[in-house]
Amino acid sequence: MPEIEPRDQSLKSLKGLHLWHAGMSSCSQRVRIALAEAGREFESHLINLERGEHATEEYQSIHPNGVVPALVEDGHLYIESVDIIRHISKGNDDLSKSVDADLLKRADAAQKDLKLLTFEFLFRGGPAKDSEEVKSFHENHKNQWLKQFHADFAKGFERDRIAAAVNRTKAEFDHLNDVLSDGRSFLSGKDFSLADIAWIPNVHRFELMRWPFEDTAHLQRWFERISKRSSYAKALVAWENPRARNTLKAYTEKRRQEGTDIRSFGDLRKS
Ligand SMILES: N[C@@H](CCC(=O)N[C@@H](CS)C(=O)NCC(=O)O)C(=O)O
Repeated sequence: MPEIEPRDQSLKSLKGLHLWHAGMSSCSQRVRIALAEAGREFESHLINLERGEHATEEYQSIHPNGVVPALVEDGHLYIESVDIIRHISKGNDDLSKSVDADLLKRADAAQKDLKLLTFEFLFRGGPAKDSEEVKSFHENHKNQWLKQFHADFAKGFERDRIAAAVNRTKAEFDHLNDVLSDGRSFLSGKDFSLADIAWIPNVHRFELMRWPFEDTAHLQRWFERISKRSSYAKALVAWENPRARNTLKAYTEKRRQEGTDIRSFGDLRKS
């Protein structure tokens, strides 16, 4: 369901492209990469997720689920990153020429596991949240699923839940590796496409957790190739906060040294 009726009717008078997004959110990265590949500039509306800006009434009247990203083009509101990149591709011959619906659907479905594993293996090492901000988030955000997720994170995820997310993620990366094993350069074949755009943020995110991409050599080489594109630098790297990135990497290293990193869960455990 890409286009929705905005609750905030003032969105209808916006001209051009407006993106509500967060610097290091994978769903935002996906959309920014599509925009960069399509050569489209946009007006940026940054939402600070750490500070809970997505719980404001103002933002929830833009995005009914209170998550990023949301895109407005000439008064039309689009949500859901995979739907948004499909929308962006419509005006671009290169991006619309091959659309692999299955790989896009898989990227969409992989989001919840990416989120759980990001919180467990990267964000758990971040600074403790301000208690007033946490309280305000729980009072004001209307997305019950998201609030439950944050409550579960604060309590600590069960090991089985983490292991199941690791196993599903591994199955997806193994699948991408199989797809690429016929020697194709890109996920949908010889041309760069939306499927590549959809999956770039996932591989980037799991690299931060030191996912063993050395076990999926085709996928590893694909990522090496793809991360040389100018859209990767412009739409992903340039929006990263280097300090935050270093904190995430240091936490990954700490978990590795403790033997509690992502490689110690589920099917990634070496017997
Ligand atoms: N299915 C949605 C997922 C959107 C989503 O979960 N966004 C994350 C960032 S990638 C978010 O806003 N998280 C807020 C939070 O965790 O509190 C999409 O693809 O756009």
